[in-house]
Amino acid sequence: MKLIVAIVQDKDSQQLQTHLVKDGFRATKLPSTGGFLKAGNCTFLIGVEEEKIDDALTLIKKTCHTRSQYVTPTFLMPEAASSMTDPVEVQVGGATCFILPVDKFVRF
Ligand code: 2BA
Repeated sequence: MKLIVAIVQDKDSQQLQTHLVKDGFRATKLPSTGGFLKAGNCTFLIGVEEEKIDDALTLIKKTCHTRSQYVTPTFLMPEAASSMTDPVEVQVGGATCFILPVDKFVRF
C-alpha cells in the first residue's frame, strides 16, 4: 500500500472528493494553507493499493485544474507600501502529490 498526499485547490476539492468515493477510493480531506500564498487549500490523504496508484493519479489530474492567480507580494517585502509593489502572476495547482510507502495499515 502507498499513501498519496495530494494538495489541491479548494475549488477542486469537492469534485475530487466526490469522484474518489465514486471510484472506490478511501480518502481523508484536511483543510490546509499554502506556505507561499497563505491561502486555504485542501490536503487529501488517500491510502491506495500499489496497482491502483495510477488510477488515483489519473483521477486527481482530471479533476484538479491549474489556475493563474495574481498576488501583490507585500508579504515578501512587508516594508514596502502596497502601491509600490506590482501584482505578480502565479500558477497554482492542479495538484501537488507526494507518494509515500506505508509500512503497515490496520483498521479497527
Ligand atoms: P502555496 O505555497 O501557497 O503556493 C502557491 C503557488 O505559488 C505554487 O503553486 C507556486 O506556483 C507558487 N510558489 C510557491 N512557492 C513559491 C516560491 N517560493 N517562489 C515563487 N513561487 C512560489 P503550486 O506549486 O501548484 O503549489 C500549490 C500548493 O501546493 C502550495 O501552495 C503548497 O500548499 C503546496 N505545495 C507545493 N509544493 C510543495 C512542497 N514541495 N511541499 C509541500 N507543499 C507544497
